[in-house]
Amino acid sequence: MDYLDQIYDAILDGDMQAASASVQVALDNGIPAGEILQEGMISAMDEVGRLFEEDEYFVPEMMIAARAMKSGLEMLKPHLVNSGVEPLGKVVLGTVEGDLHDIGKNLVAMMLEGAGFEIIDLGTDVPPEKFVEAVQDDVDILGLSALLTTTLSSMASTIKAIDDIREKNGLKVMIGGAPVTPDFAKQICADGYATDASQAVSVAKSLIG
Ligand code: B1M
Repeated sequence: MDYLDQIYDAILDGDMQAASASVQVALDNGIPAGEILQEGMISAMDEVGRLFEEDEYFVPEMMIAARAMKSGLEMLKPHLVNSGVEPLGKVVLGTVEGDLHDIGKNLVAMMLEGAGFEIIDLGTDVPPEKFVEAVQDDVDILGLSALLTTTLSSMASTIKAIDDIREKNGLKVMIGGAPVTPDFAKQICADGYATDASQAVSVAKSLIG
């Protein structure tokens, strides 16, 4: 079995120890971090989602798979994040109200940090008022993540809640997450939309000019 298959299986089995150990083995054997992330880890989470839809996995299996994914990501983090880069700008990031998914948001935070952005991560299930409070001063971009179709409305209400601040401070808004589309981004007046964490970096850079 190759290194990426071992990572994939460890995440699918929700085996935290095996996930972090197999990521380390892959790194030691020269597999690029981006390849480990995309082909070993994100593809495993896609399969978890598929098994959930087919009623083969249930919430507990999704939870332990997510935990294994997170432990693998911890091993990968130093390879995705360069230290000592001058801050390019400040980003407040969070998963919108009602939504507990944070793996994608954490990945976006890691990649932005690696590209030199300072990150203030508000976590998950963040109500609009908390975002409003966090973007009062000196913030360049607000990043919103949502994984549920039912929480897209929280994204829209968060953007509405920061309307005044955007006008006053030139704050930009970037959104992302599986159910988000470019049309939806336009509809709720987001300044930028990214499909994945590496695109989030280029969108964030273009938003701050
Ligand atoms: Co949930 N879940 N979940 N879940 N879960 C999904 C999202 C689902 C698609 C599964 C399915 O049915 N196939 C489905 C949503 C259906 C829908 O709304 N259309 C679903 C459901 C239904 C639920 C519950 C309602 C289940 C229940 O209780 N009956 C429940 C809701 C809880 C809540 O939030 N209120 C629930 C719970 C959970 C767990 C807690 C068990 C767990 C989350 C653990 C955690 O995050 N800490 C979980 C998981 C793990 C998943 C799946 C399997 C994996 C998500 C993931 O981490 N993907 C997911 C199925 C799937 O996605 N295939 C599923 C990997 C991650 C790297 O990708 O998050 O898409 P992603 O992030 C990407 C991009 O989207 C983008 O970049 C990231 C990196 O490339 N991106 C941004 C994300 N945010 C961005 C922000 C940006 C830019 C880009 O700018 C700011």
